[in-house]
Amino acid sequence: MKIAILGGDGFVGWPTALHLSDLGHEIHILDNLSRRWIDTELGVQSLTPMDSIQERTRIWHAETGRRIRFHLIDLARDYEILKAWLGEHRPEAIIHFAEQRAAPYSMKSDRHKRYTVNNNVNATHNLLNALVEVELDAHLVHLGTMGVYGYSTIGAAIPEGYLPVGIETLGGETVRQEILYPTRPGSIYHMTKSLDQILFQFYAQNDGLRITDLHQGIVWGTHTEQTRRHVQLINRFDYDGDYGTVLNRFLIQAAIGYPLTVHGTGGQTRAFIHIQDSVRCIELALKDAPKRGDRVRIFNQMTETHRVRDLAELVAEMTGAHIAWLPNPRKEAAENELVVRNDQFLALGLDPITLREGLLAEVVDVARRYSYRVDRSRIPSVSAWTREIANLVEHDPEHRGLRSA
Ligand code: USQ
Repeated sequence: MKIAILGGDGFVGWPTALHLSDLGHEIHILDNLSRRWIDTELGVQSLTPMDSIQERTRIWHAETGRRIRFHLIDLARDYEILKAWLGEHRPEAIIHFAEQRAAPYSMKSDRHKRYTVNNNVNATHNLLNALVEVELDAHLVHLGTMGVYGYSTIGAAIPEGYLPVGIETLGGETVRQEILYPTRPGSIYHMTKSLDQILFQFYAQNDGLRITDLHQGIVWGTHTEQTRRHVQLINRFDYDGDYGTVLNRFLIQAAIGYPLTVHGTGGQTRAFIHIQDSVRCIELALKDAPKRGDRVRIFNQMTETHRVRDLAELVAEMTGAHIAWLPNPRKEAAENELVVRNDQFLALGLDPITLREGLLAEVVDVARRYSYRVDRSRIPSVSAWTREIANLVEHDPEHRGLRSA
């Protein structure tokens, strides 16, 4: 299959490109390299040394004989170029990762909020619009987030995208419907993914676009089968307070002897998935495309749920690390339960990789190998959700101590 991977230079995009290329698909990466620019803006770098995208694809070709083509296109801005590219190349499937994906980055300032909304919403809308204009019936697979649902449950499992409801008519009968699960984003970033859902609903209904939306949990791990093959195929690995995600951060912190940065009580429960399963899920979703006229297909792309403090305690036990209980820079429930359905991927044959010591230890090993690249001052999360929270965090002695550590 000819597949366009939008955002194929990123943390999940790159291993997906390799995984699908390895399966024999013709892969085209479209990317504006914005993630690399954000590293420059923030003054941080991936823990792992990453080569240019051109160099990465050259190494992949040398290793496997397979070509991955790279096209420098900004989806949010270069609408005409995107449209011309789609019209000329006519991929059969498109995987859309091309969005700013960090919640803390999206909450840093008014500029970052505007950037995240402009970039993410325009990228998605430009893509949908262009597909209609060039009459391309490609299967669009989008990387969404579990965060569109919010995380609190009322003792019921979060279904896969749709909620069955009964509405009482004026005549007193009950009409049954399935509606998009009510969205409750907890950051500007998560809000853009909620807006994406509405765009998808409209274009599927109005233009018959075939769309799959993957509501992914927090990805952990760094290697996949393909990124292990050569040191220059290595994936990016974020540890900083904006882009590093919780479990990977704890593992890196443990590796360099830094306290594990638990926000609040650590009672937040979240959904997780290993990066190897993430790329496998995309492969499975590609094989199960909706038909023209179908509603958007939604999968919950996660394999297990964990409480943040349990993860910290697990990592502390494994490595002897110390836990720092910090004021939470985010506005989120201090404690929540989370039960999520993921029956569809299990039915398609996903055999989940769950948290286990060997894989956790592998991340610690990678982190130790590259620990000389860590700037410890970039580890604390300083993006606060509101001005009041910023004040609290700023004046907290433990947080101050870490920032100057
Ligand atoms: N947290 C800590 N300490 C840290 C970092 C995070 O306690 O050092 C806490 C946060 O306060 C939050 C939880 O861990 O309660 C998760 O934070 P995160 O940064 O790991 O994940 P999040 O901001 O939710 O975003 C990540 C990805 C995003 C993806 C999302 C899936 O960056 O692209 O969509 O996970 S989900 O969380 O299921 O919405």
